[in-house]
Amino acid sequence: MPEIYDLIIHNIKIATMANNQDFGIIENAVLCIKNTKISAIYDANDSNIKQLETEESIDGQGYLLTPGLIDCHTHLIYGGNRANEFEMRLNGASYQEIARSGGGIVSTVKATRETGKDELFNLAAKRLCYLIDEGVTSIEIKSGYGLDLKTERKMLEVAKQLDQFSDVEISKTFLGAHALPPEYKDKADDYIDLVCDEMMPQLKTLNLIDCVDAFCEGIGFNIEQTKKVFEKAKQLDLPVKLHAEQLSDLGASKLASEFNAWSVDHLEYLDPKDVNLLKQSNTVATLLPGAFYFLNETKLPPIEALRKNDIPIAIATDSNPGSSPCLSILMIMNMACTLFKMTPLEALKGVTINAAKALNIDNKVGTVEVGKQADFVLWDVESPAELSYRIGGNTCRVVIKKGNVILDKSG
Ligand code: DI6
Ligand code: FE
Repeated sequence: MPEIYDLIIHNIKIATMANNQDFGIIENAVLCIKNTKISAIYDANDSNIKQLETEESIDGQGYLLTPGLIDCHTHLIYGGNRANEFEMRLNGASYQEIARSGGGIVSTVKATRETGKDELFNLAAKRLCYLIDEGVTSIEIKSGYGLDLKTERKMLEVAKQLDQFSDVEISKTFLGAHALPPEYKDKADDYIDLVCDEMMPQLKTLNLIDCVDAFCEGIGFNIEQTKKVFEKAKQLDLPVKLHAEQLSDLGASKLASEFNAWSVDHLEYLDPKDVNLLKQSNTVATLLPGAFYFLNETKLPPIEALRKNDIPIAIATDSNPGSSPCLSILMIMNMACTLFKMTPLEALKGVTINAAKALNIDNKVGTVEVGKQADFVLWDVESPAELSYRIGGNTCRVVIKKGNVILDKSG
């Protein structure tokens, strides 16, 4: 009996992203899917393909097929918006000044505490649709706009619901140490105790945490406080990642690498001399060009040192109401190239295989290879470089998750 596939996609060019040097192009390919996974990849000229049997088949119309895109750093769940602070900044106030005067993250905390769970779910689901519309099939979402147990739990439960009821997979990150809530003013160490002694253990017991994050920064938490959070995570057997070196160099990446962080994120102020530390811990460097752009940052992350040290570079939207109100992963790919001088190959790796590494899901997704999950996007482009080249004009035509078509605009 020949194998009967669930789905065969023919008449496509594949960018497999399966090797380090190039896009891994397979011209004129036939892709066979069985039980949500990639079962075989054939050349269209292979005589064996005449015998292939399948439940369903898709004519790829010559489109480019890539792995499903992965947005590995977002704050997608929040109430309200901060257009007023955008205006304040354009009238001369800085991001840090606004944060220190009670606005910034804390103003979103107030709005998020006041927003009911269903409403938060609806808001985030709507945002998620924009990302899926550009081919995102896996996404990380952080808490961090609750800063009390009740609201952090509410956010992570919404993330869990999105994982259950949306078409994409969601990695849930606990970011209790995002900012100091107003009720803990001048008591940052006490707040960190709350994060470590109550929030983290309870949220872990509820199975709401995949990874633990913190904001190590002048307007966030210092190295000692971040270390406490990481030590607690380690004790609870939870992996960590870190917002590091976004606005200043505190040596946060060094700390993160000592705890084998999955990723360190932002990195504009990372000293090129410290980049090699990430190598030892297999830590991914996640760059967030949306925040760089939106905050008018001028200091570039140490791209050349990251390349020289062979550190995997991921890129992500950092979608959040304060520093990157961005719902376009394609725009982020374009910005990575124009602002950070990354190549289109690096940009596509940044939202596929390297983003998968940043979420520790690279054994399952991030490339088109036999055995991997059948998460793909079909693009109406001639070359993969076009994905980063365009500014607007979404070329995503079909999105497939675990072998099922979840979006079809090919007609
Ligand atoms: N860095 C960021 O870019 C976001 N959080 C963080 O720690 C911004 C959060 C915000 O301004 O609401
Ligand atoms: Fe962030």
